[in-house]
Amino acid sequence: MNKEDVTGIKQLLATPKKIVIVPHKNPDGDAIGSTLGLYHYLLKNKHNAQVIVPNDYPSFLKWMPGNESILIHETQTKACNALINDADIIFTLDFNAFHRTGNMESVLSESQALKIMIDHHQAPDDYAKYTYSDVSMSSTCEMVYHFIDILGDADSIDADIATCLYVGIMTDTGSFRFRSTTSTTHRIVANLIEKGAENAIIHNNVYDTNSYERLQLLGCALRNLKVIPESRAAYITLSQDELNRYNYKKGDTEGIVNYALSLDNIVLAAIFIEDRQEGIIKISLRSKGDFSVNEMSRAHFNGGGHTNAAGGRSEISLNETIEKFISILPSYNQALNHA
Ligand SMILES: [Mn+2]
Repeated sequence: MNKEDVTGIKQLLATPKKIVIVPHKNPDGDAIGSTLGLYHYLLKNKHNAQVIVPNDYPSFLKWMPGNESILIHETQTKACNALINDADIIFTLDFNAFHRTGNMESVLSESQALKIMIDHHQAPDDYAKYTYSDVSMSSTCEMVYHFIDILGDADSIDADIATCLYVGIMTDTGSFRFRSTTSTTHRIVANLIEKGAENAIIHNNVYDTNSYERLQLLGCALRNLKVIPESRAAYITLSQDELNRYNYKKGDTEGIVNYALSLDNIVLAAIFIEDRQEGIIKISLRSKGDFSVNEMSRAHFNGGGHTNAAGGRSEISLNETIEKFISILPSYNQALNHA
């Protein structure tokens, strides 16, 4: 954000406004943490704020302060649309294009509210009056911290804000281990702990919530793991039948792809998950070094994201999707062997 943007936003937020805050569909820790963190900050500044998420999210994210106030567009469509149509300002967090909100796309693009984007994904659309976009950031939560700081309000960060922002930095950095984790990230995290974020409890709330069935599903995924050594690639599959067998719940497949990436000498990992209800294969891609799964997903799997983490989808069968993945790998062999 340039100086004029900061001045403009300060003026805008100087008087109470009706504000809606929206993250992407299938919200993750960074999406829920950043929207709730900003929500608490705006409430403190006397705004009328409301977080609206496109659809439901995993229960390991449902303990954060302010969670009970969140509205879900998929099940409370009328009330959500009314709030969006009545809003002065809409903050869009942790995504770069309206279609990333699924069925909220039309109501958001038709809304007359002033939009402010805070996001760390590549190639943002230009729908917002104020765009705070930085792909070098570990997480949108880290950006919300900077946003509050730039507005001169870092002192107003309390335990609720700190707790929410800590969650998204922790989850988007794989607990502070991905390349996007900088010394600044650690300084911010240190500040958040000083403000009252209870790091050990937060980690426990998010990660130590496995059910027996979830671990059985993980076992199944690991048995399905395949390695393609000449491409330094590994992939995991989960069919709908396998998900059903282990009583799959939202969030159960979170992070499984990282097991494939943890293999020695592997720089590209993928997980293919069948979703028979939506008629698609959901794809998560991870990489190490300079190999861009964002570009791979944009070129072949109708998705995108970051250099080292991207999502995608395919509308052919699970087997056909895997065949496609295997068939495109040779064209990346050179890049993969130099990543
Ligand atoms: Mn994020």
